[in-house]
Amino acid sequence: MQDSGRLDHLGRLEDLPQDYRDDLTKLNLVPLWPSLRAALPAGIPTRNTRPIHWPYATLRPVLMKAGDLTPMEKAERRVLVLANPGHGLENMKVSPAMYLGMQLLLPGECAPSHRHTPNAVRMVVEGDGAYTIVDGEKCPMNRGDLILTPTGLWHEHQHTGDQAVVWLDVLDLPIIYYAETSYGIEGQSQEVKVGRGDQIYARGGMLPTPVFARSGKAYPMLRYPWVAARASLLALAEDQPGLEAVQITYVNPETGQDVQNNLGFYALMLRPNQTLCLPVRSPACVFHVIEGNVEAVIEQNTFTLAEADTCCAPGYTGVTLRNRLADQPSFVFLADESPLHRKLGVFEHRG
Ligand code: GTQ
Repeated sequence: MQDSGRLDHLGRLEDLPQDYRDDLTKLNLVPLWPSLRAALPAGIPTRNTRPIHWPYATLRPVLMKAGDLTPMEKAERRVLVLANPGHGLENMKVSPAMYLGMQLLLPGECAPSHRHTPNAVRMVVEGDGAYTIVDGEKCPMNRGDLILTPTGLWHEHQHTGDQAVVWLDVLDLPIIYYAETSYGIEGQSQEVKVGRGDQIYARGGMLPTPVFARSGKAYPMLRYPWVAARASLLALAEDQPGLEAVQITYVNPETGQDVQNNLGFYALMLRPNQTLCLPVRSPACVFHVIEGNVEAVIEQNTFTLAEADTCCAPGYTGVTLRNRLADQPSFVFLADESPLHRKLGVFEHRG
């Protein structure tokens, strides 16, 4: 964190006698003043998160190659991590709190049951016939579906279809790991129980209210089908022709709060030819195109995002999205660190 090269009235580390510096080091002590400006940068945080674009056309072939090279027994989770070089590839972060991975499951394969402290979601990218069993609930995986595997819940992935299935994993692993709270437990394959949250919470505004007992589940809805999210966006756009940001937030239907503790998830529709300027906010953000073709301008970068492409933006940065299609809407899945920033009391919206 040291930044002793600044032109400042603050003393530098080199200004101190070497024997004094050596004494401090032996005592596990560090002078604050040479590092004060680095710890508290003026007006805006230092961000290591770089805007990066992962085109699916380049990612897919190397993911399929992983399918040839590494059998499931050797992988447990066959994932290529979308790592931001600004954080060091080996740290497997796309941003300070977000991890992204593209996971491949081939026909007949299964990824064994486990549970862990980090929260995960899956955004299904391609293929049919796979499902994830989460806490005993069987969740079919179709393109665009969002499936939760919240902290502590058992989950395993199975595939009975005949083509490769690919999905994007979004985890809060970096922040859970940083807090020295990341661990996992391996388990036995789960028994599928009756009950599907995506069925009983299928209509917004109408809550199942059994008279004698509430479900009491912290995560009552685990699967958010794309057909429902897409229909909500189209209905919103049609109902409110003047609305600029046609966006939904994935929420817990019992509480109305974000679906998970640290990361927020959203789906956005861009009308034909629409340009949308997203305001400057503190959290980093990930964009994944579910349908359509979108130009994203992030700092000095202009990314052309085709279907299934993914990119990221650092926090405190405005992002401009433009639908490149003149005759059809484009649909984008977003993940960000807003819930975490709100809990930390540092959420900011500038302008
Ligand atoms: O599918 O359970 O990308 O445990 C990273 C860790 C996926 C998973 C990841 C995991 C999983």
